[in-house]
Amino acid sequence: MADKLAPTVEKRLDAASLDKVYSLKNDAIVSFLNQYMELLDPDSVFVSDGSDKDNDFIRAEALNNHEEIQLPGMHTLHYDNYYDQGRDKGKTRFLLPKGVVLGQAIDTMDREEGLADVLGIMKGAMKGRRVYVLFFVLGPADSEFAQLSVQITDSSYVAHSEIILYRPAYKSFKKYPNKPFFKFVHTQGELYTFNLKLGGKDLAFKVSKNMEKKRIYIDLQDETVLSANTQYAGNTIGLKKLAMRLGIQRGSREGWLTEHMFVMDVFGPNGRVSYFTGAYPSMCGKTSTAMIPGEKIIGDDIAYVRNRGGKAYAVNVEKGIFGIIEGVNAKDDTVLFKKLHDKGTEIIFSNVLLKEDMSVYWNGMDKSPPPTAGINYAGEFKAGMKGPDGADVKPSHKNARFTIDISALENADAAMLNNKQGAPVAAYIYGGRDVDTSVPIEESFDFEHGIVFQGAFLESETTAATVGKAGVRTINPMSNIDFLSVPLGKYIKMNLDFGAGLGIKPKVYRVNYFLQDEKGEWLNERTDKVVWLKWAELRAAGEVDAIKTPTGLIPKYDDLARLFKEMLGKEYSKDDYTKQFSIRVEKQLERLARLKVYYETEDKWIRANSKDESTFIPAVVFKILADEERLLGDAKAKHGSVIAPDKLA
Ligand code: SPV
Ligand code: MN
Repeated sequence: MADKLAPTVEKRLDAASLDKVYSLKNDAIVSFLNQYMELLDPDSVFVSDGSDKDNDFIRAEALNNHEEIQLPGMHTLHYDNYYDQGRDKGKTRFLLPKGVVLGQAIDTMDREEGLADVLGIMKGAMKGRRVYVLFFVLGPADSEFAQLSVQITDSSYVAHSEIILYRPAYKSFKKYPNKPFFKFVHTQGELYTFNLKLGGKDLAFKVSKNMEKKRIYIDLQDETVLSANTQYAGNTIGLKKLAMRLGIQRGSREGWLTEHMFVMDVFGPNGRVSYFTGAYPSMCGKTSTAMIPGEKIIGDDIAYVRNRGGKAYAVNVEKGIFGIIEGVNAKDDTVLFKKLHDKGTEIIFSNVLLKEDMSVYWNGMDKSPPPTAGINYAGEFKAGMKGPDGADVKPSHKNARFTIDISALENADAAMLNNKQGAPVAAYIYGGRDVDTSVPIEESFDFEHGIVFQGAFLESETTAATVGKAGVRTINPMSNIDFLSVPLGKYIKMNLDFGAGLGIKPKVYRVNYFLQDEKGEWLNERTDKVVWLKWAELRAAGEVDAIKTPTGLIPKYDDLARLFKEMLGKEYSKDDYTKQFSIRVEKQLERLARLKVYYETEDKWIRANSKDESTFIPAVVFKILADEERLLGDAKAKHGSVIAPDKLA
């Protein structure tokens, strides 16, 4: 490792940046810079120590570079390329050395081949540009959860987003010069400029151009992620979904978990606080659950979970929210809606509509007719227009987002946000999206059943959060399948082993906010989910009974009726209860059949390609599959293919 920057690199740093690098006394950082600066060939290198001054510089750069547009107050707006509106799974690959396998559920490629490809694309990609070097810590600084990270990016929008979303760590790097760190290298590649007129004003914004050269490659061996020719945050912000993958691998060696989970406070009677974590695929209600009015939020997307003294503790890996904006409205999302209009709070909007008066609009923000003109991710927007691929263009993209610091929210749990101990976890929730199979909430029989049946068997419809077709049922274990860097069987086993090591185990729940009747009408209102949550809290505290069904434990009508009245002032009819909580045996059996094929295929593949038993699908997965088939089969023989909850009480 080098203790000096190569002269060809050193000349790109001004005195202040040089001082920031050398003050760290960290040879690994110097080597990392040497390796990538020569390759990327930027004109200048800006090293940030996370100070207000450096952050302000980056904010200004985002505007000067036309990656963001200034809106009134502290709001800005960013657009991604029309074809860069979500995580691009097709362009995302784990790079594996020969002989290493992750299974067929995970996209991989040969490491040498992948590196040659992406490094070829990155060669000279930053010519004529400035690059930003930033230091962050995932999880609270100085805690046992803390993972250090360095981001190199030529996108000032990515750098700006990270300032909002992640904890600064220049000081931590100084304190721990020998600690390993995750490395993220990103170039937005060649840019395309949209020049647009809006209300007599000239506006220009720049987006990544060469979509066919988009790459998101994860080198597990070097704990390095290389991303090119994209700006969309889920593909570029190393600390977000890219660091999740590195976290899962590191945790698999060290005995902790990286989960696609929110962390929140749920209040019980007399001010009792129970901490819940929840894993839902994107667009299945995860952020809105963590933001339920009256509860408190600690994190909305990613959690590290550790065993301390036989108890599970969770922290938010991040400090901000990169949240879906579609449908956020004054009635269902009171706190957030208000905040999104607060000009004194720093917010980056992305892929929403900009109106002539410089205000932003997103689909579903209110009941008034949507605007018919403005600019958006497709350029100049006119109602009824089609995009370059022939698809309907709505005012804002379905995956349009806002970026905000959680501490700006009045419902943030300020005391727990940076708590180094983490929040003691009372319950996990696994949330999926289906219209016809799962009940609104159900508790597992025990922890193991929860990990397998509620977690590993999670099936959900795909959404617009990833590039591709929405509405297809996919199996998404723990809603973490997109981010697994260890074989699926090993990941399930990690979760089971983690639970086995706990003296007090979290309760495990499964929720589904998206049930419909035969006519396609929603069976629940969005605000109903507070009732499911309150019921889960009471169960976790041992205060209410439940009804045992073949697939888990469901609420009793009286408890829900009381909670609906208390929380929402609503009369909850027995008829609604019966419709929502009937066990759809036939649908569940169909789901099990799909799961059986999925897990058998995976197990067969991994056994054929790996000698390592720890990568096989754990036997308990097949045992619970068989148990559930039997339980559901027996119930069907006795009660028919749809069973009203009263028949089981
Ligand atoms: C998700 O899609 O799960 C998100 C947004 O949280 S992204 O950053 O794109 O991953
Ligand atoms: Mn997510």
